[in-house]
Amino acid sequence: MIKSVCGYCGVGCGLEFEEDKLRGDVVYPINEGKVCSKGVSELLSIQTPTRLLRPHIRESLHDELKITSWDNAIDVIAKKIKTTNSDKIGFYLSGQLLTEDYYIANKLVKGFLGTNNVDTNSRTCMSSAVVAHKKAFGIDFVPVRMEDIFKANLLILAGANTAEAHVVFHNNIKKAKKKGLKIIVLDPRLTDTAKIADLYLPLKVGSDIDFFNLVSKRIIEENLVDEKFIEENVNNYELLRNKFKRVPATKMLKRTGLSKEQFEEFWEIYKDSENIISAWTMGLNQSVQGVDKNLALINTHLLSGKIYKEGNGPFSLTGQPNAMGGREVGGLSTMLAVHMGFEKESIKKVSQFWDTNKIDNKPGLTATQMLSAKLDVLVICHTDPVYHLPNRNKVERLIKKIPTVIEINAYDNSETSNFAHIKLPAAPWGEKEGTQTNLDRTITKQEKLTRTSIDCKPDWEIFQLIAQKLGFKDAFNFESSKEIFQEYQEMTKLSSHMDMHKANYDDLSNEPFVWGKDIVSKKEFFTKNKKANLHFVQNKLMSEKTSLKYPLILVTGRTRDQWHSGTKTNLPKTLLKFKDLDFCEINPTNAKKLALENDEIIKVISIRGEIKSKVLITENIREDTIFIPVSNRDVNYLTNDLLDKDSLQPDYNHSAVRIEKINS
Ligand SMILES: Nc1nc2c(c(=O)[nH]1)N[C@H]1C(S)=C(S)[C@@H](COP(=O)(O)OP(=O)(O)OC[C@H]3O[C@@H](n4cnc5c(=O)[nH]c(N)nc54)[C@H](O)[C@@H]3O)O[C@H]1N2
Ligand SMILES: Nc1nc2c(c(=O)[nH]1)N[C@H]1C(S)=C(S)[C@@H](COP(=O)(O)OP(=O)(O)OC[C@H]3O[C@@H](n4cnc5c(=O)[nH]c(N)nc54)[C@H](O)[C@@H]3O)O[C@H]1N2
Ligand code: SF4
Ligand SMILES: [Mo]
Repeated sequence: MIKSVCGYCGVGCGLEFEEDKLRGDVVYPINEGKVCSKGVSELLSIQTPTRLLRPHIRESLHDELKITSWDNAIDVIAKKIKTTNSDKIGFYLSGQLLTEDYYIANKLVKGFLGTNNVDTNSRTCMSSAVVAHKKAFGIDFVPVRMEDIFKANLLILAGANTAEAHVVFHNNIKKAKKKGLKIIVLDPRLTDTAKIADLYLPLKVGSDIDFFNLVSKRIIEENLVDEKFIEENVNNYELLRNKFKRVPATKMLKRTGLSKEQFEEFWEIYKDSENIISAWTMGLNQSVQGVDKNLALINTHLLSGKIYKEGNGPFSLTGQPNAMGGREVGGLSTMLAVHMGFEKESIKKVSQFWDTNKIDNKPGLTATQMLSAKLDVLVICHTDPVYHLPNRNKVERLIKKIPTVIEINAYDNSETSNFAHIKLPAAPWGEKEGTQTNLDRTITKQEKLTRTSIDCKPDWEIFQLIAQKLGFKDAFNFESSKEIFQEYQEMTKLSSHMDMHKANYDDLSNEPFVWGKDIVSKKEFFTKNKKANLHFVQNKLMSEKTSLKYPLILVTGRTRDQWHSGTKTNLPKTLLKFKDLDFCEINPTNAKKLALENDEIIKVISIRGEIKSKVLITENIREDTIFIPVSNRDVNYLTNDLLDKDSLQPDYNHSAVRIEKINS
């Protein structure tokens, strides 16, 4: 029997593999034998006919892609990189890569190519949380563990649909509810998560700052402030208190769209709850004020001292299986490596560690900037930016202009592949091994369960081949992912708060390692004066405005059995899908106005583009809002490309649209 871990979502469920069968790991701390439909079907996704199995190449996008050898493909790539100014090279990676993959890519690009143009799709996902954590705590750190919900009295889920996006964690929430946990859900849609809540608050899209500011104001007014904790551990309290005196509660409440009664009902539960966890995901992060939304929520915990105590804390739920690992390695262009930035001292340390003098001292391009920066070479690995970046018509226009687009993918049906000049076949989950960090700092190991398909290679090996061809043979002579992990572990010693170096690679599949436990027990913050920062933030209403022509707000998100673009999950016959993959949730009032019927195909139109979708009339959505899942691959033709100014995360959940009948 081989123990491994699911490669889909941030929960990171343990799996057992025996005689070709996959099941949940019963002794695993997180899932205790339970898995969702995605986890259990991991093996099926390896066997699909849509795998990419050979390297492909073409001169121009007008030509057909032709099979080529690895030698030739790597040769062409190395030549392109060698002859291109490093500022004109970009690497766009993914929160689904293994830690070893990130490590090699980051070392190659930041350490040896001399550009910090390495970013990951976490930019579109967790970057608002990363920035907010740093602003509030001094480092990007998640202070809560999943098991904490069993010690909490109240769990607030803000813009998080755990029933579909973190399924096994959701099962734990239901278990905790049976033991007395109260649940409050803030979401413009009555999701399956909201259906198990003790209180559901259908707030207006984009109004979470107002909501959490109301909570902070009340905490201060009703003396629920933990003064001792603040005195010892928190900056800016007086400032915040004075600011809140001046902002009128009525205005904030109005903007949330909630009634006074609804808020008071919330407050009754809140004020009497000793232990509170507030968890959030894309409903807060994916916003033009994503960082501020995070900070507004974090403020409530700092004020009441409900952090670094069992069953308490602000809990950012990471989406992808190893987005955390990427953040730890330094996969974002706005950080260097192992939580270090671009100050002189950090660059010196990292340069010494990698034995290089090439590190650039300015942050690199982020996801969307890579497209507008007129790059000459763009390497895209384990992600599908043409599918997932906002304002797709613009994305397509920009990517077409990049002379060399290299796609490393395990499947051949991504949207990006239509724009690739070179495609390299990666070995997917099950055909390779390596480590990942889940949403609560647990480091686990994926195991190789079947042989690697003949011409496919683990992602780290592909980056290493490129590095070696470029002449960096000494720095890139790893024989295994274990060797890479060990070098990474050594590197984490450069950041004193990182203790991954205590983990043992060979033990990880049996015994996952949780990093950062000391930070929690010592209640440490990492700002200059070692205290956490409160931040006064306000809803500036910066998202796209609706109008007579585009009167509805489009929200996008997950469905339980589909993984994003569906290259792995959209398999005929294999998954029992509980929901159609294409639907547009519309409130009955809007449906009536337009005389729409269920299952009717409609056009959804924004100022940027239009797509088709299928009507699903439901009371479960606010009248001013519609919802289309990201399993509709075209959804980003509609979305606006406004970005949060600090995190540069897109505002996916707030695009102005209208609906038209096809025959009108
Ligand atoms: N089945 C499945 N699971 C997944 C994934 C997948 O593709 N499929 N992807 C993974 C990834 S990468 C991620 S990032 C996570 C995402 O996990 P979640 O963020 O939990 O999932 P979403 O459906 O994107 O969005 C969550 C909710 O935010 C609500 N929302 C939108 N706007 C607002 C707002 O302004 N305020 C509030 N309070 N709520 C709002 C939406 O209605 C939606 O119900 O899921 C992970 N898990
Ligand atoms: N409108 C809208 N847009 C969104 C979001 C939203 O909520 N709304 N969410 C955003 C978020 S949070 C995220 S995380 C992104 C997700 O967006 P993407 O990352 O583009 O989504 P995936 O479909 O998961 O893409 C993963 C790719 O990796 C490939 N792959 C699978 N296994 C391997 C492997 O082992 N190696 C390699 N090299 N490739 C492999 C898959 O075939 C697939 O093409 O979308 C973002 N875009
Ligand atoms: S909950 Fe997440 S980690 Fe667990 S089996 Fe489902 S997709 Fe995999
Ligand atoms: Mo994500």
